[in-house]
Amino acid sequence: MNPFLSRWVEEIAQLTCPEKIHWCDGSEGEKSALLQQALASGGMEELSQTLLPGCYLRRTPEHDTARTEQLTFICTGKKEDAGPTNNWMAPREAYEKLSLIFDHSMAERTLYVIPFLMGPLGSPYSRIGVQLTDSIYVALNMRIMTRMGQVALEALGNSNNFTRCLHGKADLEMHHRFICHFPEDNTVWSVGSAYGGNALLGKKSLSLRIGSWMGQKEGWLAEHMMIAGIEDPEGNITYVAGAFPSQCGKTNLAMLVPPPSMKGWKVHTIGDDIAWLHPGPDGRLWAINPEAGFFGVAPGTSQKTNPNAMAMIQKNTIYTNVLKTPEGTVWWEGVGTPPPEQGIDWRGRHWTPAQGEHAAHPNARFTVPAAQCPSISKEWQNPQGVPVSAILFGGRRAGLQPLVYETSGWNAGVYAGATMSSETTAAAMGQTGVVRRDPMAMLPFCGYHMGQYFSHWIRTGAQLQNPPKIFHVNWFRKDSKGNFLWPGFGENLRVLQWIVERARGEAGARASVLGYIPEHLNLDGLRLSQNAFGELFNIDIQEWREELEYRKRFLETFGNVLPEEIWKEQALLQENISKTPIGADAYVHPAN
Ligand code: OXD
Ligand code: MN
Repeated sequence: MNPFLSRWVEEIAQLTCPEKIHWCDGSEGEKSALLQQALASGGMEELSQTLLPGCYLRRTPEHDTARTEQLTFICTGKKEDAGPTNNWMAPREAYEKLSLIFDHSMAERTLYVIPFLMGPLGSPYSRIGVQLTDSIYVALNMRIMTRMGQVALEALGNSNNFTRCLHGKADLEMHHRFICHFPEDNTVWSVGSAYGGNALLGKKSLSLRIGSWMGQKEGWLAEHMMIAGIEDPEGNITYVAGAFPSQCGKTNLAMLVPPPSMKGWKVHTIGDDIAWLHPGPDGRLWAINPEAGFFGVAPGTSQKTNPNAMAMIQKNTIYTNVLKTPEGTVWWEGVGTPPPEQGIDWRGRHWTPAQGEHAAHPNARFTVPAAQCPSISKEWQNPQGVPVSAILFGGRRAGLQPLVYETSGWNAGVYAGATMSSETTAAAMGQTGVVRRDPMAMLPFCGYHMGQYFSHWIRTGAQLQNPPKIFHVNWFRKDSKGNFLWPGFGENLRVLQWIVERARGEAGARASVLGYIPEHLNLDGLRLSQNAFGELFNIDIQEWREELEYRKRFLETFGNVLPEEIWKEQALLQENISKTPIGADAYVHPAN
């Protein structure tokens, strides 16, 4: 028995006073036993085992359906280390405050000890965590999302090098909810929520917040990115990684099915949410997906938007906050089939379409093993990862940003990522549809000062002899009537084709004020009006002048921690924009 681990478990048991302690081994027998208990307690419901074998449903309290960023803290000794974009609490205050909530909170409950591995077994890039939780639902989800149990315990051996992740439901009330990260102690304490992003501590907490801190110290990057291999008809595979805020289509992009006109193209999924990126000895950037499952958004997932996801969630899936039909199957808005005549909605109430209310919560989820994805790559568990040739940054913007542009180099790409913005979605509690700056889609997930994070990006690029090219994409541009201009989903492969060809130095481009725009885009078999195409690539100079002002104010919030290189890129763009008259063709000017 690892003495560091047993001592810590003992310490936490003294605080939380569980009735029992269960050490998870990750076996099939254990899974069945946990499921039986969850069903018996009413915490989970069985779905039709003939139509959806191995699938279960969980309904959560109404106020526990999304991440609560306002209750998420970085607890570093010095406040400056958390930076202006994070909530900060002094470590001592946080431990004291949360100890009061944890105190005796597990009486009459079982404490599950979950050793877990983030990353492929045997990878030098993998990290180990141990989560203590009193939620069976969380334990069952961790079982899908990580490599959990004996395998992780063996990988840990007698080492003290693991992230201590304490999670407790307490009373699941907001006023008892805190998600606190102590990067200096390699520790996370989360209490009062059982929602994935708040409670599956291998995901956002370890893989991103603690991971980004570790990455800065150790020379790698922990990113909110999907990873996929794009295979062309000749069989060449080019790997891309893409950062998009929550609910902006990372899962769909990672599992994309090529449109019929793009015969011979294939997409191989490595990951849909998190990438750990390491400079390799060959001067390239190598990516692993630390997770072992997908925690995807159900609403909007359909045969049209993501057929691979639809195929993978027919078995061994935990559904959260979707509608249950009388047949024991599931339904959600945007699933592409007509609503059932009746069902039990996400709140557990009888539902009919006539009521006009959401059947599923807009942030309803499925948790499913990655291995079940039909497009999963042969390389997804490669301990070395895959070499990344292109990085995509993108947000959900109705205007401003063109469909795609290539930045003029690594630092210009870091600047494009640092100034990213997106309309907010239901993945976090709060108002949706409001534009906010979300650098590299990491605003809620960066575990330290974002100014230093940008410097770390700049430094990482400088050390790569063969860095990925960096692109900005926007699948969400709308016309003046509010209709999407680009069909998105599988058709995004047309843009990816240009991106991978650029990454290989093959496709043509023309310079614009922002960077390089495609000279030619494969639109075969796609009905897109000339007008729509023009609008998709329109760079509105007046809008960009205003945007530059917003960016300036945003970048100023990082004070003198913001690297000079970012200001330099802002100045270059400013110069390009200011010498372009309003209404002029923004393409004629050479990029930086
Ligand atoms: C997620 C998120 O669940 O980003 O991946 O919120
Ligand atoms: Mn995410």
